[in-house]
Amino acid sequence: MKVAVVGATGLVGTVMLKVLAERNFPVTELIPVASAKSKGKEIDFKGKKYKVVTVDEAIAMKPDVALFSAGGSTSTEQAPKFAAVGTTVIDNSSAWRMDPTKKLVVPEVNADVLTAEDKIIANPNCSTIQMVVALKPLHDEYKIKRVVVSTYQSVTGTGVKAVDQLMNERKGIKGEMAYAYPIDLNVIPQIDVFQANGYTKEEMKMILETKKIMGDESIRVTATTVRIPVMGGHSEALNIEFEKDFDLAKVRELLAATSGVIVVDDPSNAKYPMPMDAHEKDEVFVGRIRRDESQVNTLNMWCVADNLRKGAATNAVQIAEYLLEQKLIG
Ligand code: 11C
Repeated sequence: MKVAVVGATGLVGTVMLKVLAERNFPVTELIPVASAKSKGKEIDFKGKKYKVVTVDEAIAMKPDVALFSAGGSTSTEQAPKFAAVGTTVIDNSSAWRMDPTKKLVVPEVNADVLTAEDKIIANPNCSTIQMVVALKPLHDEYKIKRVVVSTYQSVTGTGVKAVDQLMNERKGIKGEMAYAYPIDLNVIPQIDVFQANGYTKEEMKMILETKKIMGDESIRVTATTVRIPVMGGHSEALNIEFEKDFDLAKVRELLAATSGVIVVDDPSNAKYPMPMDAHEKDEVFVGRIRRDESQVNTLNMWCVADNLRKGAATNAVQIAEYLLEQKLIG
């Protein structure tokens, strides 16, 4: 496979390269793509050096697959050009996610919607991905009526500038600010911009993307998304109301049997998922599984994942792996 990584020098792009190498994706030729200011820079991939090229140079090389993580406007402009030369684009931005002609895919949930005709495939938002992986087996068994989610999101979701802001604040260095407020020793109940309805764009992504990926517009979702001074991954408190009643032991069994999910739920030994444990892992970790005693058929649980891995790079590579396995590319 000739594989282009667009945005190869960014936070997610760097993890995409790592994940491609780790999972032994059959890359015969790597095409790292970045903005003109990185042109000529060398990227090390599996012990070999590759020169960073521009988007136009990459399109001329007609890659089989292009993993995009270079922001919405680059995706809007460049993804169709790759598609036009026969490349399958897997795009990590929000540009195509809600386009009804594009598939929005989390392999554990809805890989079966993909066909060889899908030339631009959208990778969902990180906080949505980890949530739907944990929700899917429970929805299949008990049918979800409503989800109330509150998130605790890592600064890595914002990018390098936010990581630098946190680290500078810790060292007492005055540097560039990614957020309008200090993030160290603080919590910011705003992720992305506010919409007319009072929700942030991140909250609306969780609401709308969940319905599309799960293929069920009847699932009601409400979200409060919050930035915290953490590096390892995003955490989410989920309150899930089902149509049918459930058995807690069965819920644990269903989650434990789900590909990509690891249950860490042993309160008597203070074992539960934390971002420091999920960091650099590809799975979604679930714990604090308990009945919501204030309402029938309702469950509380906690879920954590590395937002740069399962929330972005790993999910994109898993889509490429599925396409390859099913002979939908190459
Ligand atoms: C955050 N979820 O943590 C965002 C980052 O639509 O892919 C990813 C934004 C997106 O800030």
